[in-house]
Amino acid sequence: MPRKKLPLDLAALQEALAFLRGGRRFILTSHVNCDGDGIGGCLALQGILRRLGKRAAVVFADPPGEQYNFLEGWQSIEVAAPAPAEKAARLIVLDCPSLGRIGRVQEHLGPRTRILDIDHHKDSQLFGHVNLVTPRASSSSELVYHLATALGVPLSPTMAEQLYLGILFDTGGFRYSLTTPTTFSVAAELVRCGARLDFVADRLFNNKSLPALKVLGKALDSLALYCGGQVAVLHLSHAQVSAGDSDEVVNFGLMIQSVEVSIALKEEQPRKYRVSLRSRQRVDVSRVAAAFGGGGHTRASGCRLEGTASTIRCLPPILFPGI
Ligand SMILES: [Mn+2]
Repeated sequence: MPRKKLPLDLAALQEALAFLRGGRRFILTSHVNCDGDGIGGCLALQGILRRLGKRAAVVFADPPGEQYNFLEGWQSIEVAAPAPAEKAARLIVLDCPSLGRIGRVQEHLGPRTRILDIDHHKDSQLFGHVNLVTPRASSSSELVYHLATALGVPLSPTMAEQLYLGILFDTGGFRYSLTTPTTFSVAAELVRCGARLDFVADRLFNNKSLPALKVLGKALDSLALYCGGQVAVLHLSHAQVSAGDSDEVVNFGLMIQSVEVSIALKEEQPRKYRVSLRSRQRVDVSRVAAAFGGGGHTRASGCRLEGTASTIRCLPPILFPGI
């Protein structure tokens, strides 16, 4: 791929390469409740570092989702132990806008730990000693691809599939606006390297459990429109959230053509809501999330709110007055 098309600052890329070449042992991590981009990107980068003769462990704050267990390396992902005896010499944080979001993996940090931050969140706090961060990449996995290319490490079918999963996850199957021509070029190269596109798509998108589908049914039952049909709100009580996975229910609000913003209110603990926000085209939902201490992307973000179901449900018209 022509170098000029890289969505990256070349000085940052050189620093990242030096960081990777200069260490012998690495810990790789991502945000709590790690998603497909973080898991795929970390596993692929682990493979790349091992190709370079380095030691690399993937360590998360919590166990990785079962839905990703088809990825090679999934079983070897470690869950952070409390108070590890040895601090990390070099920590690579993928897909994580702030250091606090790595959760308990912070216990691996010591005074001499060097951090490489690889990310595409636009609200990234650039917390690394080296920051390979650009909002112009579809995914952190896409950035890992550019690193592999610059390092001259050929991608095995396994690594290609891990990266393809990350890209497919973050672009919603190449549908979201953060998908660029470069994303397609990278994906094409990953397929050429052996990523099974039909297999990965099937595992990623057709992997619901019966309880999760039932929870979706409850969420759809609750769906209501506000602001002249432009804001959809889905609401799940604590009991309903506890019954099955509800990560994707927010996307269903956008299936109604008039809807610009979809909000899922999920009562994770009694009166404590996890709020997921999605927008179609105009509204920057990351601003709304940030106003409530959350964050994310222009079209997909989240935050947490406390209150009763009735007060929380009053919020949409207040959150989006100008819509
Ligand atoms: Mn991502």
